Amino acid sequence: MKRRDFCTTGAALAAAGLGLPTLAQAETKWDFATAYPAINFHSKNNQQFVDDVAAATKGALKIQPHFGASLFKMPEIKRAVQTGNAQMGEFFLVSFQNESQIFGADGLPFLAKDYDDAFKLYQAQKPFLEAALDKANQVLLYSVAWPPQNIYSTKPINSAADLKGLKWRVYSPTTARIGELVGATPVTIQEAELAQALATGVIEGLITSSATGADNKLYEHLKYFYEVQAWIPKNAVTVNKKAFSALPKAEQDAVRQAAAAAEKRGWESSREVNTRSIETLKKGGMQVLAPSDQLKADLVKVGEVVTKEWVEKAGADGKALLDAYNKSK
Ligand code: PCA
Repeated sequence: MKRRDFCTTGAALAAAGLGLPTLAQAETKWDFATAYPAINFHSKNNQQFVDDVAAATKGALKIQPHFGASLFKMPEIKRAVQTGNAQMGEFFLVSFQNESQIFGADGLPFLAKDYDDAFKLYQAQKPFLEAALDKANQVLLYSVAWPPQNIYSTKPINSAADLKGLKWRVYSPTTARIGELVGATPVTIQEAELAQALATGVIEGLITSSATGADNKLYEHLKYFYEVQAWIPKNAVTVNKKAFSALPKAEQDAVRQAAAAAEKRGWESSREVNTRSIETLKKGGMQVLAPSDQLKADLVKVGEVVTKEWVEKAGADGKALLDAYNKSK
């Protein structure tokens, strides 16, 4: 990985070398590490953000997005932004719950039942999120929800007992714990490796969004989809603190403005993409089903266990977050 912090243009460098006044505006280049394919709605939203920043700064701030985990794998991205190996990054918050329980709040089962709830939960989580990210040397620019998380499987799942022994793909401490509680076999697989893991039989079931199912054509290997709407987790897009504060004030403002627009646009497209992706799954031959009462009841029970464990670990901050969320509902 080549580190490319605050490059100036060739013209500016040449002028400086000749002792001439630097007439050319300094140009800053950032790398933006992301983990999801370019066709994914988060990626398209990020591309629009990048274009907006380029337009607003008249090309003075050039952000190069790297989609599909081409620069860093998802679990490495937060650290890459922290150390400045990438100036910007997008990562899946709940995957980092072991670093701070705050990152796992939007992965708690049945806490947010729809997008409106999820947005309220985000508002309650935000001050804690910003503080945790600040400690990790980064600034939160925007955060966008994935569609609700639903169960996919090779075989019918009518109760938690049907998950027993299933090779269960996990992406966070909570999904691993759920797998453990139902007696499944948790296997950590990144989104970028999902299709391969299914093709080789490494996994037989998972919980993820309609969007990820459509992006990865999960219907080619999995036939059952249960709309349990277990939680609505988010990606975060962050920037290295030093890189951000090195920008002239006008460029910082341009980044902030484009970020606010990206957040709004992203939440809207998440809803649309959910509807569209469910259609894609159906067309691909997936059985899109409502969960049985038994499955729902079993998942609620498992959810209570993992939520209780989260509350114990999350301490005063976790309690304050949940209080703020419950008050806002
Ligand atoms: N897709 C990503 C994160 C959540 C989602 O819906 C994944 O499965 O890894």
